[in-house]
Amino acid sequence: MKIFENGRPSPDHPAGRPAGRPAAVDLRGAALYPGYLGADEQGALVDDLRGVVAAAPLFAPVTPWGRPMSVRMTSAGRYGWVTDRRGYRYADRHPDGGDWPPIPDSVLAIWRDLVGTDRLPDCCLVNFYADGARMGLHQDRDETDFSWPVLSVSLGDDARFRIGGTERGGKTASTWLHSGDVLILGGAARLAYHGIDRIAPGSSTLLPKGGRINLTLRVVD
Ligand code: MD3
Ligand code: FE
Repeated sequence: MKIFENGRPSPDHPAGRPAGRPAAVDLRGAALYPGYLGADEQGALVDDLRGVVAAAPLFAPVTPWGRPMSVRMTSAGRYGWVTDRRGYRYADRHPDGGDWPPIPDSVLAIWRDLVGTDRLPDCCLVNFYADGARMGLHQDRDETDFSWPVLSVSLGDDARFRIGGTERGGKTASTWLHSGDVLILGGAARLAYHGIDRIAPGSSTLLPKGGRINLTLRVVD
């Protein structure tokens, strides 16, 4: 079943009617659920993510062109997304050689609510933004089947998110993502260019040392 019809989540799809949650706002075909997670839910997610990071430490990725990224990352699930001098790819092990930990059920619950239970994500990419970190405009196209959406969860400091169309150099729109917001990138937005221009240091108290965590849930193969 299609999530998006006419740029809006379909009422026939779970994303169109999350129980007891805010309705979606259309952001260039992406569905934004502002304040989807309450404070207690955000805290419980952070606790679970501490376990993920203990098992699979955040690492500093390097682009295939040898440029260090300012975002640190790790993953949970059957695959993790990695980049180094050899290229971008999904890998079945952490760069240190260990297994990726399972995706916490608190994270999977969001996917079940908004995407459904027909298929669960293979990868939960965990991005950590310290003050000054950013992510340049890019497409997410290392997955096999673009008919599955990507689901993103924002935790901690606010981030200026930018989304364009499917061609580089087109018009873009920007919005602030706040802690507890959830975004679903499906339909035409699945291949949209997007990035994070900057974070707003000190705008959230969720993470004791500040910064921002973004989770992206992906079906890989
Ligand atoms: C639009 N992460 O990990 S999440 C990424 O906040 C990534 O860390 C950003 O872009 C972050 O690849 C943005 C929102 C997002 C995620 C996936 C998308 C937007 C997207 C896929 C297609 C289009
Ligand atoms: Fe992305």
